[in-house]
Amino acid sequence: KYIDRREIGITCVAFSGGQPRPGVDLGPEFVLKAGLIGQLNAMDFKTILTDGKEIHDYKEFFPASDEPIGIIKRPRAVGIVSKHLTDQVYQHSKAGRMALQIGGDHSMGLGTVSGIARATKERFGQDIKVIWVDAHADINTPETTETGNLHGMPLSFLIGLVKENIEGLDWVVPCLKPENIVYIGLRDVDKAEKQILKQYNIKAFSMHEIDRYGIGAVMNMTIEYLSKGDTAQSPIHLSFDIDALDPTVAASTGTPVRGGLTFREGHYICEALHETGRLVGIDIVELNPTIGHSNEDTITIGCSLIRAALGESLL
Ligand code: NNH
Ligand code: MN
Ligand code: MN
Ligand code: MN
Repeated sequence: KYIDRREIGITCVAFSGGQPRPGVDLGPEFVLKAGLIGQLNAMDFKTILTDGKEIHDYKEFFPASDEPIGIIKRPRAVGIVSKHLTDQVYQHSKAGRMALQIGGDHSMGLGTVSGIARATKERFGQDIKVIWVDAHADINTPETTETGNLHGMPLSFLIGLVKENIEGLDWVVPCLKPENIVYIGLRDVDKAEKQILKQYNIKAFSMHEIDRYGIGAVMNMTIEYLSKGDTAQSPIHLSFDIDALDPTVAASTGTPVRGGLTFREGHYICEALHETGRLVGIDIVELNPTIGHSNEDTITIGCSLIRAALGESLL
């Protein structure tokens, strides 16, 4: 009921500034070259490229100099990318389209969640719920970050933990409630992040819980958790960091961590979310085709995760 038509608004974000390794900006180009648009059209979706453009790098908006603020690296570039992305995603979502974003590093979650949250609030009066599939929690604050990389921080901005104004990022309006987040796949969480997860009682299924209960039960618990109270059927956004998958499955990513999701577990998450009928947005991020062996596998898996979340039927 949230998506009116079989239309997908696609924004390809060629950006790597939220982390140090070059090449993640090439993710979208490789995904398009792998034939994603044709695959979606074959599933009877109409695909609409944001501003009619295949790739967005937003470079024309970058300031000439982007000195670190404290240890925060490239705050102005990250801020500008996500500010534009917010409006682009909002336009698609407001028009009743599925919003699909391909990255690019995960700092772009600042923009994707902001845009979707604004649209769902306006259209349905409801708060957005977010499934963050990741090896990492991405909830460091500018005070707790050990690396200064903004791809490890988007959720702290989105839930309103950042009180100080950071140049370039001062436009971010908290739009996500901690109780509306569910993590899946965590296994490399910084000490300060663990404290934040505890303090705000944020729901998380780490690899330990996936091993204990199995992915089927984890998804049942996830959907049950997101289905209580007066926002029982509210819209869901999926932000899928490809590093949630095991490095033996998807090697082409900047911060691989052993002990991750299998190919099927990753796809099952997407399929189970599709079945809810509540998905309004999908991010696939941190695809870095310049890293690792057989990058074709990682890119191909990115495409098939997207199709799974859009309901490609198995039978
Ligand atoms: N927690 C670390 C940091 O804040 C690593 C984040 N890296 C990621 N996140 N790839 O998904 O820098
Ligand atoms: Mn991430
Ligand atoms: Mn990650
Ligand atoms: Mn760490």
